[in-house]
Amino acid sequence: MGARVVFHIDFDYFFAQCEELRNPDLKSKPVCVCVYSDRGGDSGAIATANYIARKFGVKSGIPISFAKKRLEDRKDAVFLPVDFDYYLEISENAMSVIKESADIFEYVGKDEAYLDVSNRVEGDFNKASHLAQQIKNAVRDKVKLSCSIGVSTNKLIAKIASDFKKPDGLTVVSPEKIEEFLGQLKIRAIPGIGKKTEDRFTQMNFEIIDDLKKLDVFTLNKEFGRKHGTYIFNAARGIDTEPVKERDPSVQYSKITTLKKDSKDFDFLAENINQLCVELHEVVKKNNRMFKSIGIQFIQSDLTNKTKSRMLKNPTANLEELQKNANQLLKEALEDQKNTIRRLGVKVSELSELRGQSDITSYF
Ligand code: TTP
Ligand code: CA
Repeated sequence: MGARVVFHIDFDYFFAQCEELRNPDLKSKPVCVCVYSDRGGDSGAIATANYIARKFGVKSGIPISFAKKRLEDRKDAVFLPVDFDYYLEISENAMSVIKESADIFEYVGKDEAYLDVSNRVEGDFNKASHLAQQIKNAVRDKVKLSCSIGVSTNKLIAKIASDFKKPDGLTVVSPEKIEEFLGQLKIRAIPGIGKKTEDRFTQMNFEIIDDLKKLDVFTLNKEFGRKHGTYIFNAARGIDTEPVKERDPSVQYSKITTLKKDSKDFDFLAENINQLCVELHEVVKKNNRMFKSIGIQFIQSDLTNKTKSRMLKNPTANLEELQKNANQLLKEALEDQKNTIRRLGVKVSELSELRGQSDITSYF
């Protein structure tokens, strides 16, 4: 097998950039995209922020009230509610441009994809670098969106590389540069290494990826368990054999039921939701999938439709997580519910393949 050439493409500050796109005046201001909770006021969290807002310490996941405090001195700061449908439309446009340049296209999420381009660049990293630049130009020309691309011999290094220089970055790590590139990076740069693992390494006085090479695989396995330990051992050496797999983002699975009686009672509906989750989970499992988006659907007694969905931080195949989120969505959807509900549905989308132990994404 010849050298592989893999791209990881990640759209910059995605939701906030979409907002700038439809309102270019925002570009000079701090922009925060917010997921408001139903408790009203400023309760809720930041989904993402543009780079001006990030300079003030605003980042994904912090409470909206913190972000407002941090941006106190910027009277021009803008706080906008999320508009998933609009972001999806932009994403689909950009993905269709990107897809044209791939031998194999793997959609990961709204703002992320892997491309295998080994054949079309004939394993040549110079050609790969040009192709990546062409993709960036095409996405900018046709969709007005900026993205960052990482180019290397596998998904792991391509992903680390796309994150290396942001926004609007292009980082090419050719085979002979892998060791040098990885070695100097903070251990945290390895996808799947979270705060807990990082803290353990800090205690051992390990800071950069090169430090990890002092540990053999047995020690790592003992410390972190066989799966995670082996993953870290390989990742430190830039080893990842996971292929880029063709993936269609539009597929989703759903289950729907007609209720024994029309109702808007939480307990009654939750019982039904939990059962639907069990059935849906069976389908997901059978198809060897993980999902990243969960939604519920009401068909109300007047036959109108109501849906609510949320995006998880990481893909999962877990039933409890499915039920927990579906219940949460149910609770939120019932807050201002006037009609009773006749049919009830649960769906999962943003599907990805549930993969083997070596896969980096299974840690997300
Ligand atoms: P990211 O790719 O993590 O972040 P980003 O695109 O906003 O910024 P950048 O890549 O330039 O660092 O996430 C992609 C989108 O997913 C993001 O625009 C908003 C959403 N998101 C959330 O809603 N909540 C979160 O906690 C995170 C991390 C992302
Ligand atoms: Ca992104």
